[in-house]
Amino acid sequence: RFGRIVADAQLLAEAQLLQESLSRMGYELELGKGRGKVVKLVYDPESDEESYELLVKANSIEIRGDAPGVFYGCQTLLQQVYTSGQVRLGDIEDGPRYGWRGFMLDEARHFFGKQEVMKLLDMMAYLKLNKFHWHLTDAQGWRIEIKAYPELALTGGIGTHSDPYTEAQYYTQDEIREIVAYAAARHIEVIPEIDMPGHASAANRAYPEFNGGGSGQFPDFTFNVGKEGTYAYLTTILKEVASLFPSQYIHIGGDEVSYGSEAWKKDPDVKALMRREGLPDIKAAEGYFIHRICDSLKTMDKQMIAWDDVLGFEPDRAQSVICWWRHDRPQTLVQSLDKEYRTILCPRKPMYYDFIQHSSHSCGRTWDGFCPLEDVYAFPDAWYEGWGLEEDDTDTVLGIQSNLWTELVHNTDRLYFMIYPRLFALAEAAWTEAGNKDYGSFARRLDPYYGLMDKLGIYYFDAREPSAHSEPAGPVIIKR
Ligand code: TNX
Repeated sequence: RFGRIVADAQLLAEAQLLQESLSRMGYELELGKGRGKVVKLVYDPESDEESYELLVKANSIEIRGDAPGVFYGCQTLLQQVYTSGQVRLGDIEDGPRYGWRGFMLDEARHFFGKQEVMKLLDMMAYLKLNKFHWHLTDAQGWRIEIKAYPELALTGGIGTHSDPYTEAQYYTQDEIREIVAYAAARHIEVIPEIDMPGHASAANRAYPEFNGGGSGQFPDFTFNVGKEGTYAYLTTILKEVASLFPSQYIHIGGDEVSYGSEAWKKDPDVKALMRREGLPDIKAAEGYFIHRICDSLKTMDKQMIAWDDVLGFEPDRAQSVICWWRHDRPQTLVQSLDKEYRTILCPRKPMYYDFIQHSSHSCGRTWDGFCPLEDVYAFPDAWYEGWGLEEDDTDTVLGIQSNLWTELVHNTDRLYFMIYPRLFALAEAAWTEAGNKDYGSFARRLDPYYGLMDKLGIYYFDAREPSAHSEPAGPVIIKR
């Protein structure tokens, strides 16, 4: 029985979160004073980044590390208490395999709101995940208030993938700040994504003067890369975004522009740009845009993250990070690493949670198979050979990430069902050295966490007994 927590001055926030989490599990410990055995949090700036030692003796528990390390030591402690009601005697030395342990949520297709995001951040923190990539804008909705262009949220926020008429849903800047601070206290960095120059239909509904057109299936899909005003507009937007998110990164999308860029061939402003800059085709106009935005971010002291679609434009290596998502194009990954781009591995297979996770499921994507728990767990090691890579080639891999696109995720049951338990497998794959991974052991250790999810009201896929929780129905799509 432990009675109190004492912490070095640098770790008071970690101590308080530990106290709150223990108290939620029914253990009341006092901070600083009090009676009983002590849990000590010791700040050690010399310790490896995000690493900790957990030293458990009969009369004391000590957790040492840098601030994130101590926080993760606390999570390990909480996991032991949660699963066994006890803490094991002995010492643990632990640290992450990857510095980037990410999860992406798309709130443009469907919007879930602050409480759900915080609940997700709680679970991410408990599992030592540290990067929350927040897809905030897309064709179906614009979800972040921009003061200089209020219609982005007010008009662009109207509608979802399933219903184009739902009232505007978006985060105010105050809410964004609150969520970012909540994440930061849990050592999670929030990286906003403002998708451009494609996936821009919602923004174009709000400010049609910057519309670059689209194609039949994807109307008004692009920003107009030919107009000088577009760059001023997007820079103003990105500056507001930059001021809200302390992360050194802003994700600018850059994916699937060809779904709408054919329209540029007939656009007088794009044609004029191409003549002026000597750009041979619309692909080159796209590259011109990416370079300008990357430069513009640089003036804000932010680096650009983008989907692997931008690789061909060779953005400045010191200024860019690549998210590799097209699993069917391993040559793109190889190119990214050959050119020494910092790269995040999030290939559709097995890392996209909009793909189904079991053969009995039907609502979600498939592509010569799907994304089962086992594959998420085995990622990335089992894939290197197929990509034609060896571990030695992967120096600039920052880490791994799973992405949940929400076209077919319209309520919390479906949200949880697609995320859990795959998030647990992601967490272990991102944290644990390849040699220590063992799926059988993982599956056994996962067992008590189904009970935790029950308590938290999380409707998960039950991998132990696939028929135990049936697949929630997908959305009814209302067409315009
Ligand atoms: C491709 S992944 C997209 C998303 C879709 C997703 C569905 C990526 C960079 N773009 O806009 O939601 O496929 O799987």
